Amino acid sequence: MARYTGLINKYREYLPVTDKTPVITLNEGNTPLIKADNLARAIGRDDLEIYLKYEGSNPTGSFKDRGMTMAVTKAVEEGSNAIICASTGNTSAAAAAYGAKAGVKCYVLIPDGYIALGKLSQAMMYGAKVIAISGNFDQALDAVKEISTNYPVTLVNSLNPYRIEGQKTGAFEIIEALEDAPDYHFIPVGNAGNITAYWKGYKEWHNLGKCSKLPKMMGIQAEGSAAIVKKQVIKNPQTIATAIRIGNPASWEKAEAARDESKGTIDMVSDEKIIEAYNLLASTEGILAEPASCATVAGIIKLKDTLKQNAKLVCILTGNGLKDPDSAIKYAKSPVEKTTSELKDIVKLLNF
Ligand code: AN7
Repeated sequence: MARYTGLINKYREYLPVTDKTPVITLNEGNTPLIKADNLARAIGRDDLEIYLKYEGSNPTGSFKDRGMTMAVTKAVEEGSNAIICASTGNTSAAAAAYGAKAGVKCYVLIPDGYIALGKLSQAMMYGAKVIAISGNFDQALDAVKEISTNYPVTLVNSLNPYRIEGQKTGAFEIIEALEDAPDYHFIPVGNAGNITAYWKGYKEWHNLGKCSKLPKMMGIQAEGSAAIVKKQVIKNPQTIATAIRIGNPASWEKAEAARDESKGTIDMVSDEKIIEAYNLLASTEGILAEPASCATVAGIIKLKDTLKQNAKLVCILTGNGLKDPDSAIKYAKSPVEKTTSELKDIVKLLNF
């Protein structure tokens, strides 16, 4: 088998590239689809086949790498030498990394104080110019849209159609791994680019006869930022899942279309339920995903009684839990216990 060299090379016949396109890759994609029988049992539905698509194993630790390899590749192909994005964190990390690889300038706007430590460290280390604004993601996105219209810099938020093209390859990998589409596709919804991309990917391969059915798209928002569920822009979105702290999703209508065409749903979960799911996933499956990703697990728990018997579910774990060590330490059910260095004191705590 040929060496894996990233998703553009793997899926080039389904992507807007030619043999001349200068591919900017960090060998993203090809992420594991992990069967989660312990989780199914823990939620009292061991008839379900739950598969976790662990996007945290991408090079910068989130699904954003799928879109960013395409967006930066096309930006370079089109002669751009600078990229810009607004971000709740993961997009900025991916843009900065692919920008570094491509040798183009990268500018990122982030909401000051609401971005996980790991993501900020990444953007800084990859050498992006990081600007923290005293506003939220939605305001940062408005600013970069305006800036990219008026200055010679390419917007790499998911409004950039190449982002969606790259991200749709996640659906291809799932269809290949399961040899069909699943019955349900659970996915967190923030700016709604990813649900749009997966739905596009599933539909494209369904049209090519590569799967026999289409999944119901099950989007999950955080309650304090659930614009689509509440059918209104949230002026001051709040949630501990800072990645999806977004009050006016850019791909709002496309997410609704994915929901309606697939006869799925977009629902919401509270921060409390996200934290429970975050702990449950890590402690039953050995998978640490960031809080926004765990909204999907909370969504499965919330909707479990509505899911068909023996159904196959795929749940997209969009980001690596290591990105947000502050949340892990703050919300872990297993706290650190301290004692002296005396053997008897240590053994006392071990509780055999
Ligand atoms: C871990 O990085 O919007 O619905 O600026 O980081 O496609 O926006 C991140 C979003 C889910 C939501 N899970 O995806 C950003 C940003 C994680 C994320 C989402 C994000 P979309």
